[in-house]
Order: sequence, then C-alpha cells, then structure tokens
Amino acid sequence: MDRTYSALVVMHWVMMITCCMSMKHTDIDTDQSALLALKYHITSDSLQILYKNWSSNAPSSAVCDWVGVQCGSRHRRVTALNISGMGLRGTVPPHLGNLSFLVSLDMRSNYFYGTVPRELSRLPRLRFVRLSYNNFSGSIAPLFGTKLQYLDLSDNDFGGIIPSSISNSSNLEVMFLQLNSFTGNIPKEIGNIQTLTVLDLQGNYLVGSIPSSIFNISMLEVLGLTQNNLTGSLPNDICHHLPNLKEFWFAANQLSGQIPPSVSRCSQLRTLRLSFNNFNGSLPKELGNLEMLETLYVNKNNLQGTIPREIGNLFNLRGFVISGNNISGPIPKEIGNLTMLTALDLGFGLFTGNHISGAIPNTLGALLNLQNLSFANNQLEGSLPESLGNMVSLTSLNLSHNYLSGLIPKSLEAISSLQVFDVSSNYLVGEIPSGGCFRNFTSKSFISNAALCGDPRFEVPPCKISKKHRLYGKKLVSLILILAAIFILVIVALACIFLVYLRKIKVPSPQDVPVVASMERISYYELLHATNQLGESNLLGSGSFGSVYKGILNDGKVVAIKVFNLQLEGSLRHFDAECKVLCNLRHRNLVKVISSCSNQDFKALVLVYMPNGSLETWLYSHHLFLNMSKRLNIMIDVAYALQYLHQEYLTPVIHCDLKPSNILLDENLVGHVSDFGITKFLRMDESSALTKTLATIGYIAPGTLYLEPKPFSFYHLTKPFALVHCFCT
Ligand SMILES: *[C@@H]1O[C@H](CO)[C@@H](O)[C@H](O)[C@H]1NC(C)=O
Ligand SMILES: *[C@@H]1O[C@H](CO)[C@@H](O)[C@H](O)[C@H]1NC(C)=O
Ligand SMILES: *[C@@H]1O[C@H](CO)[C@@H](O)[C@H](O)[C@H]1NC(C)=O
Ligand SMILES: *[C@@H]1O[C@H](CO)[C@@H](O)[C@H](O)[C@H]1NC(C)=O
Ligand SMILES: *[C@@H]1O[C@H](CO)[C@@H](O)[C@H](O)[C@H]1NC(C)=O
Ligand SMILES: *[C@@H]1O[C@H](CO)[C@@H](O)[C@H](O)[C@H]1NC(C)=O
Ligand SMILES: *[C@@H]1O[C@H](CO)[C@@H](O)[C@H](O)[C@H]1NC(C)=O
Ligand SMILES: *[C@@H]1O[C@H](CO)[C@@H](O)[C@H](O)[C@H]1NC(C)=O
Ligand SMILES: *[C@@H]1O[C@H](CO)[C@@H](O)[C@H](O)[C@H]1NC(C)=O
Ligand SMILES: *[C@@H]1O[C@H](CO)[C@@H](O)[C@H](O)[C@H]1NC(C)=O
Ligand SMILES: *[C@@H]1O[C@H](CO)[C@@H](O)[C@H](O)[C@H]1NC(C)=O
Ligand SMILES: *[C@H]1O[C@H](CO)[C@@H](O)[C@H](O)[C@H]1NC(C)=O
Repeated sequence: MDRTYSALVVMHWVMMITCCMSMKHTDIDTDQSALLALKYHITSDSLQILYKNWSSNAPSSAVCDWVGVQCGSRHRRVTALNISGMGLRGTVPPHLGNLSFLVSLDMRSNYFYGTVPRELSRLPRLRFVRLSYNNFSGSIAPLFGTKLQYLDLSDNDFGGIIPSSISNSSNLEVMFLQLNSFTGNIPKEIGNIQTLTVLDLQGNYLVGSIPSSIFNISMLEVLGLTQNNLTGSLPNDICHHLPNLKEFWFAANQLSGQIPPSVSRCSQLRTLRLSFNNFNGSLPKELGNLEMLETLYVNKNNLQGTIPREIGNLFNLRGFVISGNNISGPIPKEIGNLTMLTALDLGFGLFTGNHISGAIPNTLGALLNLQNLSFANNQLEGSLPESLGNMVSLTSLNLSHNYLSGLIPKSLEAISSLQVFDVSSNYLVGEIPSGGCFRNFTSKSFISNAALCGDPRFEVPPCKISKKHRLYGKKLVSLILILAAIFILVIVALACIFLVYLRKIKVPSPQDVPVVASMERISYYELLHATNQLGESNLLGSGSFGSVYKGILNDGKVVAIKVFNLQLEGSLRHFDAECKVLCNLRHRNLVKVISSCSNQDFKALVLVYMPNGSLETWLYSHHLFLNMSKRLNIMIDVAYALQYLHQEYLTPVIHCDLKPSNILLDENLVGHVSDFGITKFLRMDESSALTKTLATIGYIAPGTLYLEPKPFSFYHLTKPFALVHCFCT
C-alpha cells in the first residue's frame, strides 16, 4: 500500500515536472519558432523590417520586443501579431497555429498568397482577424472559432462556399468577405449569428435567394450584397426585425418583385441601393418616412408609376437616382425641399428611359448643392425656369431628349462650375447665351432644337434683331453705330500704344529684313553741297524726327533729302524703319528712295522730290484747290498703296501714321505715301492677332477719313491680312 502510494507520488511528481518542463518548453520558445517559421516563409521583405528585427539569435524572451509582436503582460505569450502594410510576400506556415495565446492577427495590405492553414483553427482565443488586401485563396473555414468577433478577408481570392460552420462563431460582429470569389448560396446559418452588425458579401459569385434568416439578425446595420448573382425577391416584412439597419447594398443582382413598403420601418436607413435589378411595381410612398436617408439609387429596374411627392420629406437626401426605369408623371415640386441633394438623375437609361412629363418645377432652383442633374430622355415640356441659374454648384446639366420649349435662360451663364451642358433634341428657340460658362460649350450641346440662334461657334444661324428693336428706328441704330465706333477707336488707340511699346522692346532680327535692293551711292559731301550746306532756303519742312530739304545732285536731279536729327530720342529707330521699308518696297504710290546716307552722326534718306507737296497743304490752302475727281484719284492712289503694303508684299506692312501730311503729290498730282518712321512689319503668325495689336495713339487728322478705302469697316477687322490703319502723330 505504502509502496504503491509512494510510487504514485513519485509518478505524480515526475509527471508534474516533465509536464511543467514541457509547458515551459512550449511557452515562448514555441511562439518564437512559430514567428521564425513565418519569417522563413516570407520570400520578399521589401522594407526589410522583419528581416532585421526578428533575429533568431536573440533569447526567446526577446520575441515580445519584436516589431509587430505584442505579449500578454502576465503570461508573456504572444497575443497580437500586426505585420500589416510591411510589403511582405509569402505564405503562412502551419506553425502559426502554435501561437495558442493569439487574440489578434493583422496581416492586411501585404502580398501573402496561398491558403490559410488548417492549423489556425487551433487558436482558441482568436478574436480579431484582418487579412484583407492580400492574395489568399482557398477555404476560410479554419478561421471560424467560437471567440471570433471581427473578420476582414476582403479583397483576396478566397473561394468555395461560405461554410455553414460560420455559425460556430456565435460572437461574430463584423464580417467583411467582399471582393472574393465565393460561390454557392449564402448559408442560412448566418442568421444564427445574432451579434452580427456588418455583413458584407459584395462582389462575389453568390447565387440563389437571400436566406430570410438574415432579416432576423436584429443587430444588423450594414448588409452588402451588391454584385452577386442573387435572385428572388425581398420579403414583405424585410424591415420588421432590422430596426438598426443603416446601409442596404443590393445593386447589380437579379432581384425581382416589388420594393416592399415596409422598408420604411428601417428608420435608421441612410443608404438604399437597388440599382441594376429587376424590381417592378412603383416607388413606395412610404420611402418618405426614411428621414435619415442620404442615398436612394434604384436606377435600371422596371419600376413604374410616379415619383411620390413624399420624397420631398427626405431632407437628408444627397443622391436620388431613378434613371432607366419606366416612371411617368410629373416631377413633384416638393423636390425643391431636398436641399442637400448633390446628384439628381431621373433620366438616362441605356436601353429604357423614364416617361416623366410636365414642366420642370421652378422650385428646383433651391437645390444649391446640386452638382449633377439629368432629366434626359423624358417627356418634359414647357420652358426652362429662370431659377435654374440659382443652382450654383452644378457641374453637369443634361436636359436632352425632351419636349422643352422657349428660351435658354441667360441666368445659366452665372453657374461658373458648369462643365457639361446638354439641351439637345428639344424645341428650344432664341438666342444661345454666350457669356460665362457658355464660353466653353460646343455646338453638340444644342443640336436638334427648334430655332436656336447665336454665335456661329454653336453652328446656329445668327440672331436677327427683333422687330421690337427695329421700331426704335434710325436713332437707335445710329446711336449704336456711334457707340460701336467709339468703342473701336478706343481699342485701336490702345492697340497703338501696345504696338509702340512692342516696337520699343523689339530689336529687329536679320530675318525680318528683306533683301536690300541696290542703291545709288551718294556721299555726305555731295548731299551737303546739294542742299546748300543744309541751308534755310532749301528747307521744305520739319517733322518730329528731322527736317526735309530740297536738293540738286551733281547730275542735276532734284531730290528731297530727309535728315534725321540724331539728338532726338528714337530718331535712329525711325531712320532704320523708314530705310527698311523704302529700300525694299517698290510701288508707284509709295515715295521712292534713291539712296541713303548713313554714318556715325549723320543719317539721311534721299527721296524722289515731290513738287506738289503734301495733300495737307492742298486741303487747307486758300489758293490751291482739288476738285472732286482729283480727290478721288488721290484716294485711289492711297488705296493702291495700302493694298500693296497689306496684301501684296511678302510681309504685311502697317504704316501706322497715315494722314494727309504724309501723302505727297508729284507733278501729276499722283499720291505717294511717305513717312514710314513708325511702320510695323507683321510676321505671318501675327496676322491672327491683327485686330488687337495694331495702331498707335494719336489724333485723327481732318481729312484722313476721306482717304481710307473702308474706314473702320468690319472688313478690316475680320479679314486676315487686311489691316486696320492707325492714325497717329
Ligand atoms: C526591434 O524593433 C523594436 C522596436 O520596433 C526594438 O525595440 C527592438 O530593439 C528591435 N530588435 C532588434 C533585434 O532589432
Ligand atoms: C496594425 O498596425 C497598423 C499600422 O500601425 C494599425 O493601423 C492597425 O490598427 C494595427 N492593427 C491592429 C489590429 O491593432
Ligand atoms: C508547431 O506547429 C508545427 C506545424 O503545425 C509543428 O510541426 C511543430 O512541431 C509545432 N510545435 C512547435 C513547438 O513548434
Ligand atoms: C494571386 O494569385 C493568383 C493565383 O491564386 C495568381 O494568378 C495572381 O497572379 C495573384 N495575384 C497577385 C497580384 O499576386
Ligand atoms: C461547427 O459547426 C459544425 C456545423 O455547423 C459542427 O458540426 C461542429 O461541431 C462545430 N464545431 C465546433 C468546434 O463547435
Ligand atoms: C447568374 O444566374 C443565372 C441563373 O440563375 C445564370 O443563368 C447566369 O449565368 C449567372 N451569371 C453569372 C455571372 O454567374
Ligand atoms: C412584378 O414581377 C413579378 C415577377 O417577377 C410578377 O409576378 C408581378 O406581377 C410583377 N408586378 C408588377 C406590378 O408588374
Ligand atoms: C411602362 O409603363 C407603362 C404603364 O405606365 C406600360 O404600359 C408599359 O408597357 C411599360 N413599358 C415597359 C417597357 O415596361
Ligand atoms: C416642401 O415643398 C413644398 C412645395 O414646394 C412647400 O410648400 C413646403 O413648404 C416645403 N416644405 C418644407 C418643410 O420646406
Ligand atoms: C457627377 O458626374 C461626374 C461625371 O459624370 C462624376 O464624376 C461625379 O462623381 C458625379 N457627382 C455626383 C455627386 O454624383
Ligand atoms: C473653360 O474650361 C477651362 C478648362 O477646361 C476652365 O479652366 C475655364 O475656367 C472654363 N471657363 C469657363 C468660363 O467656364
Ligand atoms: C426572426 O426574429 C423575430 C424576432 O426577432 C422572430 O419573431 C422571427 O420568428 C424570427 N424569424 C426566423 C425565421 O427565425
């Protein structure tokens, strides 16, 4: 007896010791070797975090200091492993199933692949599992322990059926299984998990009907089933047992039947998405009770009936999208109560449209947050309310394919954010606004309407001045013309300033200078001699940049010699400009240059002498007289010269200083344009900018207008290369 007892005691102790030794042995050493096994299964550790930190040489107690590892404070065993987002690629070894104290496992956002080892089902304490954003495949069955509370496996390649053993995890609260490859039916056992608040199965290949047991999970707040292949209909008492439901994602399945009116009993509902299904029947007016509702998407179904006016009670609604159904009747004016709305789409379906009729309610203007509005493909009639211009947040407005008539309200110009605008295929008339946001729209926005007019860029005829305006008679017309002329003058004057400025900063480059024609050579001394040492008696006149003398050359030829006063600022530039023009241009009606004389401190041009002086002298003289036909001839001469300068020479040339004093008359009273001191050569690529850059400031010399072939006509302003003449002093 004693011996037996002693033997038992000894055995007990031996067992105790070996047991405790083995306990000690399985302690932290086991955790260390499990983690090291994980480390060795990682084939790529791009950030080198684990590689450096999880050292195999360290004493096993150091495991608790490893990065991503947490131990219990009392038993010093690994309780949490968080290696999320460390750029790790590899598989999960079965050894992980030895971390028997593990509570939380977070490996999300890495490149793990392969299956979740069966051995993980040996983790009795596991509560929190996050493996999302990896490339795991295979079954998820090993994960469903009884303690499991949070399971996020989204965005992997897990497949097979969702196991019915899921109901073993009777404490599960959150389950994200979306974006995987699950097949088969949704197990009705899910309904046994009464603690579930989030069930997301979107984006899988689930078939069959939604088990009604799901609608008994009274804690459920989010139910996501979008993008599966689910059939059947929603139970009539769908919301009787789901008082907490906030989000309801059912889009893109093959659900049919009606939207049950009892949906209004999910009074916390924020999101209701039923798009792309086969729901029929009408939009239940009870939806108006869902005061918290923010998103109501039922587009692309077979819904009929009208839009219930109770929709106007949904004060929190941000998105209301019912396009692509068979909804008819008017748009309730209560829609203007939905002031939080950002997207309102009653329109477009790819294959079917709605048949909404009646007028666009004026109350729409109250939707100050609305960004996207489409009423396309309906039967709306009447005119566009002015109040549409109040919708200041609008980026896209599509009213195409309706029966809308009347004018496009000018108020729409004020919506500066508007980028997409479509009123095509309606019966709109009148002028298309062209200011504000309309500056960016193209003709596509307006095609197929009754009688739109306006800017040619919209490919519509120009608007005629209405009869009403014509009644104001000539006075109004002339007033408009005078105002227009003043306006154009101001523009021309400003452009002249700009041009002068440009000339100041522009150094003529060699390619600007055309090939210089050869000229007679006349020496400085010959010029002095010809002009009687630039004597008073030979002085013909003085201009802003020098004086002109009459001279008789050695061979008896009478010439005019323009001597530039180099003391004056800018005279050198005038010499260069004039030289450039006159040396290269040849025309019967331009003053011909015979030669130039240029050295360091003397610059002169030798011109053909014009015995009859300037046109100005003739126009203001008491004893000289030009009859009408002579005046006409001179006008034609100047016009020829301009025609040549503007259109016939290689580079368009703008005189910029055309006035009677610069029109010289030869012995036969033929007009010659002179004084090219502030002339501008226009490069080809500048010609498009023509209407803006020309002319210098100054006064219009009396009589100048006679000389213009088409003074200030729009011909000049619009035709390329037909240059506006500027009048400058
Ligand atoms: C591992 O990292 C932790 C902190 O992240 C640090 O306390 C510890 O000393 C590191 N261990 C080794 C071996 O580098
Ligand atoms: C794991 O670490 C990441 C990043 O440090 C953190 O955002 C996440 O909450 C952690 N996971 C758990 C379960 O604590
Ligand atoms: C841990 O688990 C692995 C695989 O499941 C096994 O081979 C190993 O013996 C276990 N025990 C220890 C102490 O590592
Ligand atoms: C994920 O795994 C599958 C095989 O299961 C493979 O075909 C695919 O290329 C992997 N994707 C990534 C991003 O690693
Ligand atoms: C898990 O559930 C299955 C059936 O749903 C059952 O056969 C099994 O015994 C359960 N396992 C545990 C550990 O409860
Ligand atoms: C969806 O289910 C229907 C029948 O229920 C089947 O004909 C169809 O091929 C399935 N589609 C997909 C993408 O699984
Ligand atoms: C809706 O569709 C179901 C078949 O899915 C049909 O039995 C029912 O009569 C339809 N209801 C209406 C109002 O069209
Ligand atoms: C649309 O609804 C009307 C009744 O409002 C019905 O007559 C018509 O057949 C429906 N069209 C389609 C394509 O379902
Ligand atoms: C809702 O809209 C209707 C019609 O526009 C209006 O008479 C009513 O006062 C609005 N209700 C609220 C609460 O704004
Ligand atoms: C409006 O439409 C644009 C382009 O169609 C889209 O990118 C944007 O998300 C939409 N905004 C809302 C609030 O629906
Ligand atoms: C026209 O569009 C451009 C960009 O596409 C934008 O920067 C500009 O503000 C728009 N102009 C108007 C008047 O809407
Ligand atoms: C769902 O739960 C309610 C009470 O919450 C109960 O009346 C009903 O019978 C349950 N339905 C099913 C199918 O379990």
